[in-house]
Amino acid sequence: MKFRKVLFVLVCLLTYSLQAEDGYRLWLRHDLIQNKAIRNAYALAISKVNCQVKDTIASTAVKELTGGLSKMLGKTIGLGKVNSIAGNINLYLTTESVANLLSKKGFKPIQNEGYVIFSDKNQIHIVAKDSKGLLYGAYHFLRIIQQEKDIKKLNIQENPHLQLRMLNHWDNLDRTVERGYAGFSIWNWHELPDFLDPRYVEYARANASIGINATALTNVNANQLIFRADYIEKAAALANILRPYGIKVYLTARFSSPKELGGLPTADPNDPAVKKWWEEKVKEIYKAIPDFGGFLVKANSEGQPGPQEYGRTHADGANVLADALAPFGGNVIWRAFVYSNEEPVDRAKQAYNEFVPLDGQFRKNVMVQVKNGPVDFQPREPIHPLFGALPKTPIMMEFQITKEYLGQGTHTVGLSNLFEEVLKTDTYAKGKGSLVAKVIDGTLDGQTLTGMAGVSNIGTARNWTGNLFGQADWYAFGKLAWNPYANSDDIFEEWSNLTFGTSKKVQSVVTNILDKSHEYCVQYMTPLGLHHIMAANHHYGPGPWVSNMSRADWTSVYYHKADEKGVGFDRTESGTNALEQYYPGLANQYRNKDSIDLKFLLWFHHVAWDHKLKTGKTLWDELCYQYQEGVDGINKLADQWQSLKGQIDEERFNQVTMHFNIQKKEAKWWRDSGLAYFQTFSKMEIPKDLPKLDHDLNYYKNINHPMSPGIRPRW
Ligand code: BDP
Repeated sequence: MKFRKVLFVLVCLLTYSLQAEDGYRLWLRHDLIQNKAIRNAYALAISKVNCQVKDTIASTAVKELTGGLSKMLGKTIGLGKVNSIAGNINLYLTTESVANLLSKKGFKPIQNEGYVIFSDKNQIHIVAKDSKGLLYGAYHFLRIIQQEKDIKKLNIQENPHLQLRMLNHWDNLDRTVERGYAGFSIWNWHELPDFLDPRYVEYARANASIGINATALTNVNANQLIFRADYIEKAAALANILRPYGIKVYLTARFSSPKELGGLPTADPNDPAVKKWWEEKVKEIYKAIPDFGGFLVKANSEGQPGPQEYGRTHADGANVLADALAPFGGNVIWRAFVYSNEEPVDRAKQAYNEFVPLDGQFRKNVMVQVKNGPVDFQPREPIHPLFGALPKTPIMMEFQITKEYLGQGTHTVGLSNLFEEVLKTDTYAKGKGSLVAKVIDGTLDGQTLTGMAGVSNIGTARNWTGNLFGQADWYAFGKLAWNPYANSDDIFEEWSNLTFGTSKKVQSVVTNILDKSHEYCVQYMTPLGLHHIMAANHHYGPGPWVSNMSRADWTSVYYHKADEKGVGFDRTESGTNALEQYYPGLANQYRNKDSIDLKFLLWFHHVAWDHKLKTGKTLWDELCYQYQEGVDGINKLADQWQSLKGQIDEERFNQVTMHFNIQKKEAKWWRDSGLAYFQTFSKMEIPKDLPKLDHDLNYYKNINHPMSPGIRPRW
């Protein structure tokens, strides 16, 4: 009888724990360690947390450590006394003598927000220069335990390479999310500041655990309402929740706010009344949010107001805000994603043309935020030519974590390789070795303001990101913002361990999916350097035929330039010469259509359908095979996922399976519609060993998804 009762309780517990595995806990699962030997060894080695620093952020570190360790070790880890006995985890700040000791142990000086973790005489030490460093060290230690790693000889040092590690939420005040595929905005503006969703704390934990220290709460297509007193109060309520986790709040500033909210006749940055308005507004914000980070601004782009309306430059616009923020230590992050009123011959050249002449004209507290590529977050782009081209201006990287152009919420596509490819590209700005990572970490040009922003993929979805693997992109972003030289493989392994446990079999499948999926996605969507050939407006699915929009540089035909001779955008000297915006070392790699890496071929060259490529195939055949490889690749990954059945909880297993089912169909949809369309120009047959197209071009053209999520409101 007794045995049956115990069994019943066990079954209930097991069922409950499987049901509870819905992705909500992200990588912070902190489950009881199942391996008894390992758990006991940890339990012997760890008994108390002893923290000498008493402030809110250090208290968070202690709370996280005691909470997380108690759950994982199955015993209460309480607070210890200073310098007490074996089993302590000691958290403290460096002093001169500590620094000397650390240097004898071979550690480099600890930087702001950095930390050292070492084990010594049955104790563990987490040492930092500030309490944020202690917090990050605490999360690092929890990750070690969660991954069941050895703690006997800990010898870890981490200093962040970038100061600002920031999420950009494209969240509107009505809770819709522009290019958001994970439900509505987590910010419930209507009920703030009184109703404080517990999810805000979980959000803060998740971000702090991967080193993110700033967040812009609102859409870059900004609403001036955010500057109204009641909305400032709402933002302040969020700032209060995020502060103990070391996260600063930024807001997006609509450039015309002085007119729309302030009732002024103009928003001209040189107008004294406008300056005054910004000064007063900034004062009001700092009163409510004393550690406010500053403004993120999209101006003169896609209909957004900006200084050019008054004949002023981006520098004039940024500086008026920067002057208002400077006395409080705030920054302006001014985006380089600009659109002129006139349609350019080559959209890819625009930001460079507008910003290079302004180098040196921005105030010290302005950063220019540059998207990774010159067009717009395509599945693959060469790097933005502005990296390395503004030596006197701090440049912040902007990646898109939400997958507007990479299958949105339904495709499982790991983004870390994309990020890494960009960061490790050599700009040649100061000779060989001038990596993009060195531009943004300030080492190339001696910049002291540094940062990376990621357009958030978070929403009200129970698992935060809708597609479960989207969590890995959020995670990877945090890791690469901390260390832009990090390797994706390490990030994949860590995320897999933390998210699905330490089984090697699970790890090998999950990391393989994260590693391969990006390349496959590029192949089935935009092989060989094709870009911007998605459906109009919502950007969901293929639309290489899109030709009729209010601006030519929003259409697909503008970018692929397919004709009966060939396909691709000639950006060499014989075309728009966008090549000249790159330093010669890089431009030379792109110049020749016979030696260029095939992944950028059609980005830079218009190539004849029957041109023989270095693979030995004609362009047309190569295109067909590339498309097919992408489709086959995704099918392979989906099969590998199936091999995990029974090895991870059913709920998350099924979530991912269902998304793979959509992706398999859609990969084929991308391939078939692309080939059906391009075939009307090439007039060539699809190689016999490849599957035929299921339908004719008209069929694909008639597929439409007017209600697909993430579409932006009219602007
Ligand atoms: C494009 C998006 C659009 C954004 C814009 C931006 O389609 O929704 O507003 O970028 O970055 O990728 O401002």
